Amino acid sequence: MDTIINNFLSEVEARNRHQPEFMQAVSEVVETVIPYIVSQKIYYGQNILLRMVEPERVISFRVAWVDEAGEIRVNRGYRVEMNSAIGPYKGGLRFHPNVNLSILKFLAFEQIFKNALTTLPMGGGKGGSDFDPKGKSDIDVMRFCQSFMTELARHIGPNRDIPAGDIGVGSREIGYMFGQYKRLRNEFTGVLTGKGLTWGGSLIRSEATGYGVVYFIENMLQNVGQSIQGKTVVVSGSGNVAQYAAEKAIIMGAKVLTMSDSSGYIFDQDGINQEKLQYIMDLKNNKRGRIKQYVKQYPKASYYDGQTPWNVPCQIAIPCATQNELLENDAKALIKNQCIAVGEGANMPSNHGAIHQFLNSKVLFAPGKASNAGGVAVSGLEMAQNSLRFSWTREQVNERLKVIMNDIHQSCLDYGQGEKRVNYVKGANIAGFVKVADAMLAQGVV
Ligand code: NDP
Ligand code: 2IT
Repeated sequence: MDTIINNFLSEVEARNRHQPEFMQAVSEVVETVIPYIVSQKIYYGQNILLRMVEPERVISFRVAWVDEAGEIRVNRGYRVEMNSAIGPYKGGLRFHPNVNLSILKFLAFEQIFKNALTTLPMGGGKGGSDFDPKGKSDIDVMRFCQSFMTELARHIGPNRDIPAGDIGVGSREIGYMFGQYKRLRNEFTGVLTGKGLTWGGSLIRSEATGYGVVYFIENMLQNVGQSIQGKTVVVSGSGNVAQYAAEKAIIMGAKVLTMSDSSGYIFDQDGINQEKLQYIMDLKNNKRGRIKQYVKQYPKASYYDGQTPWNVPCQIAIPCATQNELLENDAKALIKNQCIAVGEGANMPSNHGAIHQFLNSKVLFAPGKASNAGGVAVSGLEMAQNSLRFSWTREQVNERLKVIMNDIHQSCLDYGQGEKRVNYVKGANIAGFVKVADAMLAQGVV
């Protein structure tokens, strides 16, 4: 089996040299999916995985724009349309200086499986730019977004490819891009998700990823007769996903000890309660400040510059910042400190070594493609509401989100039974694969 896996990875590597994040995401999937394919007559010999790792289309383009000071700026824009077997391409846009093809291909590849798990008809895609919104004025962000959308608009559409937010792309950026798309096309359609509530957005979309992670963690815990209530939680990040993961954990009776940004983390041993979280939300979403300012407001808390929070003893860890933010030694520290569950809010936050530490321990480990699927799931519900020209209530969307996270958990149980216990990595990969592979087989070699 190892030879088949290694041969496959060598072939993919030969075609994707210098794309470490993409290769990391692929190898994580093939480790569990190739043994399954070999055991299943209908999939074996069809080169389905080899087709899945090759994007259907990659678009790369120049984004030239003039900043407020009158200087001409140039960025690079991308859209990776990875797989449309079960629906139009769907996935976020990331604006971050480290964005490159390797990162967007890893994200688009994972999105195929994640979207399949949601039970909704969405294919996989991802895009973005090396533009850094941090520290930019609203005017500069608007000018960049308009230029970016001027090119992207010709490639997307409500039945073709529906982008959304990701790192560096929140409600402000979605608004500017939607406005430009509408102007270019003279059409008001649900071409982006994460829209404002008065112009086609869905209730609960902002909350969905973070809430969904906590629902998923609760599902894993209940499956072994436990609950998140009363547990200590370490969260990384302080953006969209981190904020609402922390909020739901607090609402469900957990004690949230940390949050972070790319500069460092804050530790509050009394717990970040609702009021303190509101302070963080205002600091990050409106004032666009840094997490270290928290300790000025709440002097009993401490700030650790340049560090990640994984050494803080906790029962539950929720990484919600970025890829490869939780390394093998971090996993060892969490295990040593008796952590019982890890739910990935970010995409691929745990590296290969960390995942294997978790899988070889008693920790319940939820990979992002299962546990953070709530965001894109509610994006799917936003698309449905746009098509219906109707909007559902907060309660309706939240209930639907809970059902979807439950179903994803069940799919992981169905496909992830191990010798001793459930392997959620295996479960998520195989369940996602089966749905997409069946559609690909039915549609012929395309
Ligand atoms: P935001 O931009 O709202 O927040 C990102 C957070 O992560 C910030 O606190 C940021 O700190 C931190 N961060 C970003 N890059 C790095 C880095 N290189 N090192 C350390 N910290 C970093 O993004 P989201 O909350 O939307 O996304 C967070 C993660 O969740 C990403 O992996 C994303 O792909 C994933 N995700 C998002 C979904 C969504 O619906 N938004 C859905 C599913 C997954 P700083 O401000 O200092 O950069
Ligand atoms: O990684 C993700 O799932 C997202 N950034 C959300 C994608 C979406 O289309 O809502």
